Amino acid sequence: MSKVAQKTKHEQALADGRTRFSHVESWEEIFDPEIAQAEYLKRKKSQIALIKKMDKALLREMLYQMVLGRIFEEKCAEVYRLGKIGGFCHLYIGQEAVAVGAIMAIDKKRDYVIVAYRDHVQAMVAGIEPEAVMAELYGKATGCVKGKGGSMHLFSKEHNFFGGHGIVGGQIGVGTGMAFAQKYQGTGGVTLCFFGEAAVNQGIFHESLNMAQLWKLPIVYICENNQYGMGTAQKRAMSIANIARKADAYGMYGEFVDGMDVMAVYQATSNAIERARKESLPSLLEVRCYRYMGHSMSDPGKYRTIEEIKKYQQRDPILLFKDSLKEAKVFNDEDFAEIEQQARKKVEEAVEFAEKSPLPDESELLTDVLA
Ligand SMILES: Cc1ncc(C[n+]2csc(CCOP(=O)(O)OP(=O)(O)O)c2C)c(N)n1
Ligand SMILES: [Mg+2]
Repeated sequence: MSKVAQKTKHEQALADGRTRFSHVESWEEIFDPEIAQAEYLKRKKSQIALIKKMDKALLREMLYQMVLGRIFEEKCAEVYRLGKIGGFCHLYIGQEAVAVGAIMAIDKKRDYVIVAYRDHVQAMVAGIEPEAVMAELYGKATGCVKGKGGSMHLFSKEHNFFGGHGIVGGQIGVGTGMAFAQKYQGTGGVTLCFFGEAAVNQGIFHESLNMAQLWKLPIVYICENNQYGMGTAQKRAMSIANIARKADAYGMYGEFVDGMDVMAVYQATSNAIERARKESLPSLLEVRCYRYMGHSMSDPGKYRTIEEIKKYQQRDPILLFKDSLKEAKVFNDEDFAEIEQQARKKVEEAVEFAEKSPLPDESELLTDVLA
């Protein structure tokens, strides 16, 4: 066999022109939900075939986590308005398919997850109990960070969940270091590093991607492109629309993913994890999604219209997934009702736990605190 003709998997992927929408350059095309829906319908048949082959318990857990995340966040908004949660609170409603699709693809024993401040759902999918997350939001001693981290700084060493970071892009450098440690120590683990599209304009994104490709680190960079950085639309802040393509600048594998489709996120992340684990190569996934709520609870949302939000809600990730599960005859309406009831009960238990939990003791004021 000729040595010259052999291409590694990575080289082949690069040669194939990896991004599904890599030809798209105009902002309108990229963010048009109708174009995304047409693309989704094209792959729906193969997706349903995949669903039929998948473990039913895993599919149930994926839907449960999405529904739990949605109901949990709706409850957060409610209790925040009642003054139960203090400080900043960034909700994830509309983006559930990203956290669930990606984090359900990891090996929880050895893989790491690191995220930004919109972190409640990611923390729960990683395994932190909803009770410990809600108690943390309430600032109670039983919270996953003993009530000292709050909404933006959820963390659990036990669950390999490394925060919860408030500095835009800060976790990209830390996550790259975590992947370096995994490689150095030979754990076979992979890091999933999440960040918003606004973080891509920070220097640390470019420095980290350069290093990760140079040192061949086992990391999956997941850019959750929800199209806004606070009140600034991506098109007002970034010269190139296609973030997945920025991977080209570092010779890295990059892919665009439909973030309203949990199966697409699951598949793309699974492939990227395999690339990281088997070939020790990083990837950049640009996962396009949409947040329905304001940037944080204090955002009046004057930079977009209700019509725009409604347009994206037609492709709601929970509705899309239920639709596919029904079509594949895996679950029916009764199953959906049961899953929703289970999630509602869990959220009520989380709130009750947080309400009844004590505040941290005064003696705790200076412990575990770094300034
Ligand atoms: C270094 C830095 N600059 C500015 C801010 C203020 N800030 C907080 S969130 C945010 C927007 C980030 O948007 P994006 O990365 O797209 O994440 P999203 O909120 O959409 O999830 C900004 C500018 C910050 N926290 N850190
Ligand atoms: Mg954003």
